[in-house]
Amino acid sequence: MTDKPTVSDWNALADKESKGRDLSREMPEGFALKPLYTQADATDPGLPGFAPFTRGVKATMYAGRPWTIRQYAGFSTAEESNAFYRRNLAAGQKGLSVAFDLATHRGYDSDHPRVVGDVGKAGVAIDTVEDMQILFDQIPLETMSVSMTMNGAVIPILAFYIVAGEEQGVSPQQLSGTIQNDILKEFMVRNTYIYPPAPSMRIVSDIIGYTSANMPQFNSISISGYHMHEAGATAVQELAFTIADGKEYVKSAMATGLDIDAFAGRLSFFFGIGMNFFMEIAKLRAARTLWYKVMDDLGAQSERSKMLRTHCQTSGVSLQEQDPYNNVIRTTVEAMAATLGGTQSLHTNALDEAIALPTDFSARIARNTQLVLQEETGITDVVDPLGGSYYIEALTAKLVEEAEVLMAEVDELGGMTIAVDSGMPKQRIEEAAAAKQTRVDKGEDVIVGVNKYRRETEDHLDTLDIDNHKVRTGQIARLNKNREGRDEAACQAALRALTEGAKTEGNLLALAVDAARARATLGEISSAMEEVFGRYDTTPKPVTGVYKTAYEFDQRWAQVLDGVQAVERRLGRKPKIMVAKMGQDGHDRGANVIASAFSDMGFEVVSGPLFQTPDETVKMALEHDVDAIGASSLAAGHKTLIPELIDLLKGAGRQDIKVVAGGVIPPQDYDFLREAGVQGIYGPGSNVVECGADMLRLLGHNMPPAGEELGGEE
Ligand code: MLC
Ligand code: 5AD
Repeated sequence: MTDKPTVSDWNALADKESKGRDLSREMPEGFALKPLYTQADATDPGLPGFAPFTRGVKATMYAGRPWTIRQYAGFSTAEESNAFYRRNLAAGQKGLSVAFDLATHRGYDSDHPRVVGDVGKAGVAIDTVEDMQILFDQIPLETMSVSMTMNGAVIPILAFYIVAGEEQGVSPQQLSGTIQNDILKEFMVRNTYIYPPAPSMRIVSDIIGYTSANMPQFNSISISGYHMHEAGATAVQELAFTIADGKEYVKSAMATGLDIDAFAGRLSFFFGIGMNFFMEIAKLRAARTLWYKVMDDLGAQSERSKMLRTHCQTSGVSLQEQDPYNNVIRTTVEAMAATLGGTQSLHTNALDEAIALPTDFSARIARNTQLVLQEETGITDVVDPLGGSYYIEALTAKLVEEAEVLMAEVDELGGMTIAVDSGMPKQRIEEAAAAKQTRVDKGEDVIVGVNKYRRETEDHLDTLDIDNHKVRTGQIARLNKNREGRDEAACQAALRALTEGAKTEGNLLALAVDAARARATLGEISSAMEEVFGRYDTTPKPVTGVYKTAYEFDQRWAQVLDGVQAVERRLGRKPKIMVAKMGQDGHDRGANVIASAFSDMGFEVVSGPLFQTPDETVKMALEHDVDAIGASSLAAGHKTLIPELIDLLKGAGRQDIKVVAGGVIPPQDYDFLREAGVQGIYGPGSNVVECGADMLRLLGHNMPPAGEELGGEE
């Protein structure tokens, strides 16, 4: 009998097979993967349902109860969204999750002049308690768990929900669900804040205080890594910054005098799940392990306080406009990672993600992805089926270790509030995003149908379009009716009490519930606090240098640099572009990537602040005398805002300023935008260097075509 082979025997054999090639892989997370993991790499993770909960928070996990199929949705009016929810529930969805439009997120009523392009577009418009009642018409709030993704206007929205419940005959004690209420990550990546950080943190604590006293079944916060993931964070960054955010919320609630175990059992989490299958599974296991340690250190006694319960959503940025049916496959793989990682609740993205909001058709496929996993695959039969895999256990431990290093850095800065204020997490995430974009542009990270195996023509896909003028007109009528029907004096008194509370110490949610009962609108409740807190605004500061380094020896890059210099010689100054974000759309990853790449190419880049009106964009463009404006739109405002921008430029006699558009823009809108005067449109999957080359052409430079296409043709 021969001896059992050892790892060094394997090394020798592998070396021979690979002819000495190094098969280890560097990860964006900052460590390398070996091609083989063995027992020597893995530690015993313990048992599910027991500390540190690496294998899951419940002993029986899906064998006892499957994860909640909770599809995030909302569009247009409360009536239409309600009908959509009811169709989805009838077809197998289990929990609700409301997407609000950006006007609502940012605390504006639908009749506010700043939100003309946003009403009803990226989510449902909610201005009043009546809207909230319509949203949940015939949906029993005493049994249905409802998640509401709201962070900016979190006080009026939760107040409306509580009052809508009351008027349905359901007490706050009976309401189950989750409010996102995670403001720190808004300042970092998602950008739907209203007030500055300090009063925003008070709001978070007031909600934790109110819900822990009055709403025992309601999760007071959904501490979200998802948006960091979408902004380009690595798994280590997503873990470290999310857990550190959680720690910050706990400390700030404890500072108001709350007992940790009185509220910690209702803190919940939310992670994004991308395409690196095993990394994402390990990420969820690492998250639970890390949270256990943090909460144990903070002195939590109850085991429930130390359990990380989480929702997951498959990744939006991993989905593509090109060959969009591939997205079904991507979402399936990601959904498998989320469930093998032990998520409590899951949203699967629709295949038209990179183009528009889901249609009934694409929403059905997305939901069915989960139904098939739950009911046909056997994934739910066994608890943590990957537990004990050498690779998974080693990767989980490695992620814990690396995230702890980054969390220690945050601690040294003084915690997450200070870290966010310093810009450190945002900067790190943007660096990771730019590095990722570079790998994709260079074809090092393959995306099938985009930078490899690209089709010459794309098939037409029917997508959802929303007539936001119609939605807005309807909302304005309802707002007027609401204002006419209420006891004005009582309403104003309730709003004044809220303003007083903002100045002093009252619980803001309790005060807003009174205002909501008196039929104050979302905009009025927000303004009552804004009087005291002010409105926060900020201008993006994109990173520089990442592209320069990554493309150092790239020929095409060198051609673009030459082109920029040629234009510079001709103009006697650098060519100037403005990257503009108009409307309430705060998705700025793409805008930051463009700003960062263009400035590395040698353009002078002016980054407009978030939330501009077209008028403000034009004023800024004229002040800086730019040659072109790139409008980045990811929340469907493009058909309203970009034509307005071009009209205003014409009105100012500056039709010479070129306008291009980028972001999530359905192909069927391309002609409309071109007719309006847009000279270049760049959807997801656009190569940043080629965007630069195109810009040079627009500025009159004779730019040679790209020498060699990345990847192959069909
Ligand atoms: C679960 N339960 C079990 C069990 N498994 N009981 C016995 N045996 C088992 N095996 C119990 C739980 O303890 C719980 O009761 C109840 O069943 C419900 O299970 P859950 O696991 O808590 O699921 P759920 O209610 O769905 O809650 C999941 C959650 C919650 C805790 C993660 O916070 C949530 O639903 N989050 C969703 C967030 C979301 O949808 N966000 C969308 C963001 S979109 P009990 O009594 O213990 O509670 C976004 C995009 C954007 O942000 O940017 O716009
Ligand atoms: N309906 C459905 N899904 C939405 N998302 C955002 N808004 C909506 C909506 N109104 C999803 C998309 C997006 C992520 C942030 O949430 O998948 O990428």
